[in-house]
This record gives sequence, C-alpha cells and structure tokens, in this order.
Amino acid sequence: MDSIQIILITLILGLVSVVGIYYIQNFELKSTKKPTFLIIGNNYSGKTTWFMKLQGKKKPTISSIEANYGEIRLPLSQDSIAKPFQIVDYPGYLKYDNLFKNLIEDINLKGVCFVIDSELNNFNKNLNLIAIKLFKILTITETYPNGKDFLFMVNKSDLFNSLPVNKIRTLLEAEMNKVIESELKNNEDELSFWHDLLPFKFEKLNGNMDFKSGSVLKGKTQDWENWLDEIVVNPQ
Ligand SMILES: Nc1nc2c(ncn2[C@@H]2O[C@H](COP(=O)(O)OP(=O)(O)OP(=O)(O)O)[C@@H](O)[C@H]2O)c(=O)[nH]1
Ligand SMILES: [Mg+2]
Repeated sequence: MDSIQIILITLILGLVSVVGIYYIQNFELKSTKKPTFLIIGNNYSGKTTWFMKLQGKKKPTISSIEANYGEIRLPLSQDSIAKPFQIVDYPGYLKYDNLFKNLIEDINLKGVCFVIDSELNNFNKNLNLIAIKLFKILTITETYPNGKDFLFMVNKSDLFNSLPVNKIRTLLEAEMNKVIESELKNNEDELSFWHDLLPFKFEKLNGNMDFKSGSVLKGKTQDWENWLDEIVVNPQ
C-alpha cells in the first residue's frame, strides 16, 4: 500500500467516524425526549386535580408554583398495548408562559390539554388572560409541521352557571381576534403568520382543536381520556 492509499483510507475512516458520531448523538438526543402531554390553563381551572386523577391519586391541591411531572400508560382503554407517556401539569401563573418555548423544546409534545374553568364569572374575568396564554402557546406550536393538537377541557360543568362548550368556543374566538390584532401592532415581524388567521377561527389552525366539556370533581372525564387514547392510537 503506498502512502497516498494510506492517506485516502485514513481520510475516509475519519469521515465515516465523524458522520457516525453525529448520527449517534442525534439519535440519542431524540430518543431521550419523552412523548408528553402538556396540561396548561389559567389558575384555578382544575389542571392539578385532573393530573392527580389520571394517576389514580385524589389529593386536594393548592395553587401550583412549579410544574408537576407524572407518568401514565396510554391508551387507558387497552392496557395490553399501553406504553408510558409523560404528563406535565404546568402552573397557571402568566409569568411561567415565557418558558413555554424551553419546555416544548425539551419534550416530544404529543398534544396540549388546555383546561378552562367554565363557571360564568370566572370565565368572563379570565377570558383575556386565557386568550393571551393561548396566543403564546399557539405562536410556538403552529410553527411545527401540521401544528400540535389541542384539547380544550371545558371543566366544572357540574356548576349551575357553567357556560356551554359552544359559547366558550365563540367567546374565545372573538377574544383571540382582539389579542392577535393588538399583538400584531406591537410585534409585526415575528408574528406575521397570524395575519393569515384573521378573522380568527379555530379551524384555520394547522393543529386539530377539540372542545369537550366535563367535570373532574364529578368524574366526568371520559371524553378527555378518549381524546388522549385517540391521539396515541391514531397518530397523525
Ligand atoms: N366545581 C368544580 N370544581 C373543580 C372541578 N375541578 C377542579 N375543581 C376545583 O377547582 C379548584 C382549583 O383546582 P386546581 O386543580 O388546583 O387548579 P389548577 O388549574 O391546578 O390551578 P393552578 O395550580 O393555580 O394553576 C380546586 O378547589 C378544585 O377542587 C370541577 O370539575 N368542578
Ligand atoms: Mg395546579
């Protein structure tokens, strides 16, 4: 073997190892990202109560000041084929919303469960904050191919003055319109894709947006749990 052949073989081997290391690192990086469902929503909407119930716990909760991480096996309806999924119960305080991006980059996001307190007075009081939170997370999830799927969990349907799902959807759509217009005034460049979504309608988004009512307190959570199963069994 002459010296040119030795140099060539060395170069090829070097290149192969660099490419190999790159693939191994990326593969490892991807495989450590856990498939995750994120539970978000405003304070007092019932996120932690549902998070606990999903894991078979029944503790009374106090307002969360940090994220709770848990694990469930999905689909819930077919234990024989169930696999572990991470669930993250994210605190409602607005200041934490600025960390959505870091959180989503750290996980393999399968879907967002957005919990809404449907009690008339609470809903009216929080409507603007709910729309701002939704705007912030959609700004991130809509940049993924096909967006990400959302379940709007219209909670506390047991209360006599709970608003029906369709009403919540329409009021939220109208409030989103206002929030989008005001955000576009301040931040035109980074948010330009929102222009195409005005006037705002949930069906214009890339991700699927499902609204389903229920009550964690009364155990009316079947529709929400079916939604989790559906995403796992029939991924897009
Ligand atoms: N009536 C009624 N109350 C509920 C229901 N689900 C939860 N709650 C109550 O709502 C309150 C707030 O519930 P949490 O689960 O702590 O709310 P959270 O969304 O985790 O709130 P933060 O941690 O502050 O973001 C508690 O007093 C729950 O018992 C429901 O379906 N109906
Ligand atoms: Mg909580």
